[in-house]
Amino acid sequence: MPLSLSRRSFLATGSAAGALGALGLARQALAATGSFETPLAIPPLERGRLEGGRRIFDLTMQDGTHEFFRGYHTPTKGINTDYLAPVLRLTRGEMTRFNVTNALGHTTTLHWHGFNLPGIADGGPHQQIAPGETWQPEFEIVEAASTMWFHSHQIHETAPQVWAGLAGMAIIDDGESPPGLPGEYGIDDIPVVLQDRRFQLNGTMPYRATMHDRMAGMQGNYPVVNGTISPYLEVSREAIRLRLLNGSNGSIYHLAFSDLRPFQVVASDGGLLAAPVTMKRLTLAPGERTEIVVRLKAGEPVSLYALAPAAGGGNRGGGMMGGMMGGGGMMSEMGAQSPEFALMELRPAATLEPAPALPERLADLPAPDPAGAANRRQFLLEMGMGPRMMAGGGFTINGETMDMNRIDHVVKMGESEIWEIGNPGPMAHPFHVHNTQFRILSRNGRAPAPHEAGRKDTVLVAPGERVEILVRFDRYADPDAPYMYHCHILEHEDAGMMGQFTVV
Ligand SMILES: [Cu+2]
Repeated sequence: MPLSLSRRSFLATGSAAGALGALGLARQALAATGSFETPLAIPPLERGRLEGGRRIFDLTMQDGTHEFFRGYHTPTKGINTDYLAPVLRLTRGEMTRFNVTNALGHTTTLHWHGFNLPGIADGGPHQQIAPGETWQPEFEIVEAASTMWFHSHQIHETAPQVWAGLAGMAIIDDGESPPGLPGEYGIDDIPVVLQDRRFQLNGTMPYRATMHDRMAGMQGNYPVVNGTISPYLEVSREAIRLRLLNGSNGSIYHLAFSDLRPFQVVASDGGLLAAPVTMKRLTLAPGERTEIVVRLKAGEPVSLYALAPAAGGGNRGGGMMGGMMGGGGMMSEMGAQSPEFALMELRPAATLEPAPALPERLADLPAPDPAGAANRRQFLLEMGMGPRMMAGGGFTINGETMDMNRIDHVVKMGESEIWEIGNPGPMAHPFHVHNTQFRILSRNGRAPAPHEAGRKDTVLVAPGERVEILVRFDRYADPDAPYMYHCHILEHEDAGMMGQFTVV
């Protein structure tokens, strides 16, 4: 049955458990509800085809139905499949073309999130694909080995389109993977698209955003991982690498294993860190990716949870949520920004193939050099309260909502800039910049945590925070086709928390 009473009642009280800030209690409640009945779907790899020196991918955005619950055929959308997409395997240095056909009944776009690419190939709001049309962006893959993704970016419609399933993961290879890093797709290198969806009793998941959803970000009553609900994964090796993508609309996941075992973070949005970082909890906001390596013991299952944020700080979400919880009323309702879920279970076999320890160094990652920055810009993220919010116009950057006819910034190619992002409001906002991998310089004047010190394209800005990033657009410039910067809570983006820049 889709909605067991026990789970529904737990989910209804989940935020109350979180409000207590009691990790132990939350873990018990989650342990009681995680049933892990479905094997994790591993999306097929799509490598495209070589044609005239180009790598070609044929992608069709289409309607479908997906069996999240046995016997219930949920209307969905997907790319070459019924929900989400195959994992696209891309190679640095290859000229790559995507033939993107819109077989949907409405206009859409397909944005290449995290990629440095020509403006006309970006797939943002200006590259709309009408029903029946095929859009053919082409660009050279210039990124380091990394986990990227792609998703609809239709103006004012991104949230419902991604909710329905129009998103997928891309893995870039650069031939420089260090020895000892798990890399066998589907065996010890696992794509993990984390989402949550709100299912009705009939198994449908219509996008019906209430005022609260538009403010807090749309959230679900079930975790969905690669399109499977609370799945398990059978593991045959001592160590596995999880490529975690937060593909949710509005949920910030505070990830931890059920026994709070340590794991090693090996990559951020734009590729490998300089060295592995050992952690027990990790915050992942919509749009962000991280890659972790976790070691397993033969025959001992362990689960990955999304937990309430740590009380009193410890991670960057903690202080923020603590403050909100104390606020009462609307503010504490927005604690729903960080849902609690038993996401998936890892089931190691009775005997495991041995895996080597990770290397001490993963990649050459020079320290960012802010001294050479040619310019400084400010981006103030605000949620207008009161009448403006009620009218749906309260989500602004520097006081303005998104206008496709207004270029907010013009940036010079090849120059480094410092962008300051300020968040005086009550909610955390993941700030995403197109066409670049940036580096975080500071959070409220302090250096970023080691797992955030690598390449990033999305940075979570907590209430009261001022984050500085070092941005640079190295390769592609386009004075006519603007790129976007925006909050990656899709409801906020759709409501106007987005702006445009060109690179000249
Ligand atoms: Cu936001």
